[in-house]
Amino acid sequence: MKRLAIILALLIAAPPAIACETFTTGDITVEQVWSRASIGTQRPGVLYMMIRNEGAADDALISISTPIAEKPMLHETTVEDGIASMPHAMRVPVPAGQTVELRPGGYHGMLMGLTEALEEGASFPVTLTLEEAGDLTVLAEVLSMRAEAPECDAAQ
Ligand SMILES: [Cu+2]
Repeated sequence: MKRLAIILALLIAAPPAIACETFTTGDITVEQVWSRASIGTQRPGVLYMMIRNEGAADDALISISTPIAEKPMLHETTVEDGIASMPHAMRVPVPAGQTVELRPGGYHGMLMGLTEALEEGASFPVTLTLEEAGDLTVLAEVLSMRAEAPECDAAQ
């Protein structure tokens, strides 16, 4: 009985794994699409993912859109003289044969004007527009407010 309680406690303490679904169009594969829970809608939400280009031609992510934000944008975090800033990124290059990561501290999606609060465990659609591959709609999974990376469900 005591052992069962310990096992249950371990299960509860483990970070919640998400499905980390994979989305593909042409040579482009997108996975580990995630966001963070928000407190209300005052501050922008974030969006991270991995984009893999298995083709022979370079591509680039040029815009994102989602029903949960009025003004989603692409940003790049840069640090100059120890000061971090987030300039708007016109395009996120996805070179042939490479994987590009949108992650905390690098390129990221910034969901300005959230239309609803992002709740942990929820998911929302995001349409990515790629220069060559065109549009691809993916599903972002909302992790905890302090998540730094997704824990993918091993079953996937
Ligand atoms: Cu930003």
